Amino acid sequence: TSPTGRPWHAAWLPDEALRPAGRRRVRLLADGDDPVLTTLRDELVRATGLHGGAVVHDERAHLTLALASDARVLPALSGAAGRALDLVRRPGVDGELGRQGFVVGRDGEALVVVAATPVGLLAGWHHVLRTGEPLFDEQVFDGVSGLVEHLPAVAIRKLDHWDNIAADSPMGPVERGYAGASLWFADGRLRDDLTRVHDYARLLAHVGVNAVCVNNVNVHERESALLTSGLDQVARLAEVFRAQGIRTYLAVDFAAPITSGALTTSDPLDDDVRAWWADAAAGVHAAVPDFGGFVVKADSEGRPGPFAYGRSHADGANLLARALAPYGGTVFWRAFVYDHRQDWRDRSTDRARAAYDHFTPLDGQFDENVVVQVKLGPVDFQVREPLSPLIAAMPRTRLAMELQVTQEYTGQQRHACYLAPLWREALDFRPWGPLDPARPGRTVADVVRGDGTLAGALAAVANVGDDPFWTGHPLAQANLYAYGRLAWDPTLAPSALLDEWLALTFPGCDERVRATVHAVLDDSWRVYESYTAPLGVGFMVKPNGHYGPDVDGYEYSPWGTYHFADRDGIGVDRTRATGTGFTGQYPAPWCDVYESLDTCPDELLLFFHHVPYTHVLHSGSTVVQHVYDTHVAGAQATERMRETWREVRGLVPDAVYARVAERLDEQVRSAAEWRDQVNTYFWRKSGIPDPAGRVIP
Ligand code: BDP
Repeated sequence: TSPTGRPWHAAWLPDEALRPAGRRRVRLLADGDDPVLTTLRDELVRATGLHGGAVVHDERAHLTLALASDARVLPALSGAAGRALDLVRRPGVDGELGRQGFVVGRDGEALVVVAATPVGLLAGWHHVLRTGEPLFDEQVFDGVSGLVEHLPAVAIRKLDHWDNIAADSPMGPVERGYAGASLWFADGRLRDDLTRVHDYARLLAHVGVNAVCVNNVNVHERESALLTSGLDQVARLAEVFRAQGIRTYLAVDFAAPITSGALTTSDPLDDDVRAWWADAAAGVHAAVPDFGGFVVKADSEGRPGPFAYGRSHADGANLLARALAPYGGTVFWRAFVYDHRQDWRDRSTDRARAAYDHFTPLDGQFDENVVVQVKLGPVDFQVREPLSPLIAAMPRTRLAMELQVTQEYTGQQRHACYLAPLWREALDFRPWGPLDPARPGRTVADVVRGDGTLAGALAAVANVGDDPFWTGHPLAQANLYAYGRLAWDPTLAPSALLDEWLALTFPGCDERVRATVHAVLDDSWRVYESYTAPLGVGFMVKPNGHYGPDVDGYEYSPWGTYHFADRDGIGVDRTRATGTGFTGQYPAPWCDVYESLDTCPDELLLFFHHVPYTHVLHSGSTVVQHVYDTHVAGAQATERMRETWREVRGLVPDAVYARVAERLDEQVRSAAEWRDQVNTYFWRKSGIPDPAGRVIP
């Protein structure tokens, strides 16, 4: 059961996970009625109540949590704590990060956590819970100062929830949601009982998420009304998140002055439109004093935007930014702007090019409180894409990278697919190569961290719903966990994150559980890649639902996601020499690496090149043979995953065991379907048989 005793399964942090801290004497040096402090106080009372410890008010504490500003802190804590205060008060960029972070040290035998703000202190408490017994028992502090400082790498760590309000919304209660209905909307409005939202917010606080957007980026009339007549609902929701140090954001409709107001235009340069947004921002601020800001999808897939008025996306974003500025709000303006009704007669309409083409001319024109939110890949959350070149092309703009935790294109939480390795690869990527002297070693993680006024963010589409296991597939919780942790520290290893998640989700579990979950998940992203669309070509999914294979599903539609297979070859020519010129959007060395068949990595070959089926890969195999081999091997790997899972029967809760087992059955079925359709397709197109004779007729 959950901490509130409700009938859903615990994710991470079940009661048992509170034992190491809960069995000790803990002390809080922080007064006041700040909502986050209240949460922290409740946490301490709860943990000690469950496990026989006590909340104390003197120096007999084993664990002291101290707010730097508390008058009792300096006299009460000697040496190390004083130095901790200096650390948390450091000025500069680290100001904001420092406000969210904390310092752990020792005061004699006791553990001390010091932070500049309640939010930092709550993060410190969660660190203690996560690290557990070893933190109390071992000398894990560096010799010099005896202190360990923990600061988030990125100031805003956001989750976007594509939740709809309308009960009959055509995309269901959660667009691209695979875990049941919305956690907070039901029957066309906010739920009365927000207990589960409270539990969810606590899970997010634990992993360090500090921003949530609560409604779908495709904002329809009902959702748009949240900003006007629905503010009481937003306020109730924001109160729950606020108590965990999380700010609430709303996705807004660019045409809201028309659809929710009485205007006939939403032209960003129109005075009435400006006044409308200023009023809207004032209204939401009055209802939600710490309101985070807006998330906007404009001029994309049929959504309204500034193009209708001949204005730029900087005009559009700045309109909203100026309305929010007096209240400290931020606009997340999505760069996912492309023509979804293209015909490819003109190759410059290549969907992969669109974000860069639209946004790079605007670099430097966005206000300080605008963050341009760029999807990881240039097309759309596929299992394998190159990094979006836009991320390297906006040096004077605050940037966020957007990931998809919800598994729209990676098995829809019916397939086990652990995405942390994919995200780590993107965060570690060096857009200017390893050797650029002007930006030595600069990675994507550095870009989104930003600096000073250009501080960036990470964003991701959430994967939760009212399913008893939170994420449909219980193992998909690991993706949510890993996203938050990577946003806090992008250098964490995927495998270590899995260990953290396991230890917190199944405390004290048998070593076989750990080994099994690793065996199922560690390589699961690459396994998924191996039996679906090959070599970076993407899509090949059933239209609309995007689950299961349909090789030509989008091939003759206007969405811009093609593979161009014919009898001679396959792949999208995106070279400068003969193709769409997309490779030219990358800085050196990547523009040349991707342009040349000699250097283009195999896994991205068909994203950048159209090649004959007999083209020989760096691996030594031909394209068509690679397809046959990987699809057979991938489907086999899913069978092994299913076998492996059987080993934990009786070692994890029965309901968890059964749900995962059922999903693995479906994954095995679906992977075989992918294998058969893709391999048959390639065989028929190419006329080249599999020498092993494995391709079905
Ligand atoms: C696509 C999804 C669609 C979203 C869109 C987006 O299929 O439901 O609205 O991304 O990110 O991949 O806006």
